[in-house]
Amino acid sequence: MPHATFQHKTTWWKEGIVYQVYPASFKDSNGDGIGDIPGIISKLDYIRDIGVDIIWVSPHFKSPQVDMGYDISDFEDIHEPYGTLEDCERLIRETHKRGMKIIFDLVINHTSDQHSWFLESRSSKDNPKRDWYFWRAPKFDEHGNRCRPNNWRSQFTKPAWTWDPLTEEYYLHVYASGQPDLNWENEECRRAIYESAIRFWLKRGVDGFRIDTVNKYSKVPGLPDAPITEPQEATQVAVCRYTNGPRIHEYLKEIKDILSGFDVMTVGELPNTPDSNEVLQYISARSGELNMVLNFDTVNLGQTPGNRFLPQPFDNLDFKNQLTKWQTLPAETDAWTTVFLENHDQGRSISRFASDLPAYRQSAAKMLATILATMTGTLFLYQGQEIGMVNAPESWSPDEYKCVRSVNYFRDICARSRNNSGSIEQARRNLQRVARDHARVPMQWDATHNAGFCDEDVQPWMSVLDVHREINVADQINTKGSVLSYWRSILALRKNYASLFVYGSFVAIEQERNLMSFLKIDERTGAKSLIVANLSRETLQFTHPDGFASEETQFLIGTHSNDAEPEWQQQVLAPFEARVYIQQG
Ligand code: TEU
Ligand code: CA
Repeated sequence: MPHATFQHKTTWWKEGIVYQVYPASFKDSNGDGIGDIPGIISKLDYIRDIGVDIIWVSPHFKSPQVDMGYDISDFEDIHEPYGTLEDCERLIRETHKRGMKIIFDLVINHTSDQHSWFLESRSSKDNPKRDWYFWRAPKFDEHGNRCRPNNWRSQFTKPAWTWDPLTEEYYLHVYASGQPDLNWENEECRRAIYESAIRFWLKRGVDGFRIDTVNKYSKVPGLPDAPITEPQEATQVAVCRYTNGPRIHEYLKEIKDILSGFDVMTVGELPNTPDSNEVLQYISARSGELNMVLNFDTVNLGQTPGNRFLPQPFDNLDFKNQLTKWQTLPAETDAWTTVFLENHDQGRSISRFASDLPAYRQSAAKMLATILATMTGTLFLYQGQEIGMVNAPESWSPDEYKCVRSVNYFRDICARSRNNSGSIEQARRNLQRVARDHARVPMQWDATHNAGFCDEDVQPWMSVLDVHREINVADQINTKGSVLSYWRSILALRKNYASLFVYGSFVAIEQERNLMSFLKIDERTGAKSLIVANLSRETLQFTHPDGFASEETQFLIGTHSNDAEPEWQQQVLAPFEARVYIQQG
């Protein structure tokens, strides 16, 4: 059996459980239908009681909300509906008071087009901040028609360049036109980012950052055209032109230098980087750029690269392979890894990777919890995951979807198909599978009209799911056997056995497609754990691996048995059943 070679030092950000809060949809405290910072503060005890150690707050900074706050117009101020700077400082204090840490979202690939830097930059070609963004003169075709500087497509369907009539040039935006890309080649610009977005918050006691789209700050010099992969299209997927560019590690080392001296954590969001050598450059402890990254291998399943709404078939073998892809990294290298299935950019894990049918969704939620809570690395939960929230239903109409990515996609399909009803129906189904909106609906606190998210006579900014009557915190919080109780129990076990579950080495056991099974080994004590999980709706046989059939094997926790019922010894798993066995060293 392969054994770990690298011994990781224990640290709070390795064993801490991270809980992501999406401010707009967590809790409204003042009756405007929008979640806010006082709302978050009112739920801090709830969060702590799940077993959470670190709260990650999605952007709450001043923003016109073109992309839900990932378009920041002032790094040093708060989005007004969310509260004030004082509220934010109170959030930091109240989190710390409860023994938890708090990290913020660091969105520095771009700003809002309403940021004062951009307003200055666009004001004239000789403005001192002109070079802080990417401005380019138009090209002209043989008929003298104005053309964009290159063929890049943005992440949100449209071209990556927007024409600005004021100075008659185009500016670059990898995301929405309201999110112009900052030019990191400009040193003054970089220094301003560090001061305003990073130091400002370090001084206020934040415990680290989730760094947004951490590999896009360095573009291929000269901004050359992207390879033509869709000849019939005017723009092309250009990820290779703006991802993992030549100076990215130089920039991240500058950030690392700013953070040194603070006991803070960094987790980078690392899209479009499946190659482990490339990943290691970001997270090797020796290079020290980032503590860890969020890889996209699992959450991209079912989506086409460059066009997430185009379905791709996948099965449970793919799911197992992708989910465990980075599990052996901590044993084999000096780098640390992460475990997650949800965030604000993804549909709900139960709906995508298991089953949200009423008969299965509870078991499915607990089964996924069992896998996640026993895996190696820092564990990230997304609000609502702990109660088993599911995707919006098929009956949802396209205008329920508010996210810029969804809206642009749907409009594009309507325009291209000239409102063909078949195409529209297909687009609607694609939205129901993978739109980011599924994670952004209001948190389901109770069974009342607005799910306890906001007052009953208020219109919430996004529709509350009807299923909140069956899936909500109030019903689960004191209920034995609920999804929430299960999460609390298994997170407590994860902490109790941290050297096994958080730090232990991971060994996959080959089994049939629908059975996920792995060992965790505590290299210090020799303790071992066996995890088995049925990823399907069928009943499954499994065999205990060698050494796990003996008397010394204890049943630790399982989705279907409350205590050591005799069935646990049977080597049969009900649909979406999962169990954890342990052998003390
Ligand atoms: O997302 C980065 C990003 O590029 C993702 O959209 C990714 O391409 C996609 O999920 C792959 O499936 C971050 C934020 O998380 C997102 O909410 C923002 O819209 C985006 O950056 C721009 O700031
Ligand atoms: Ca509010």
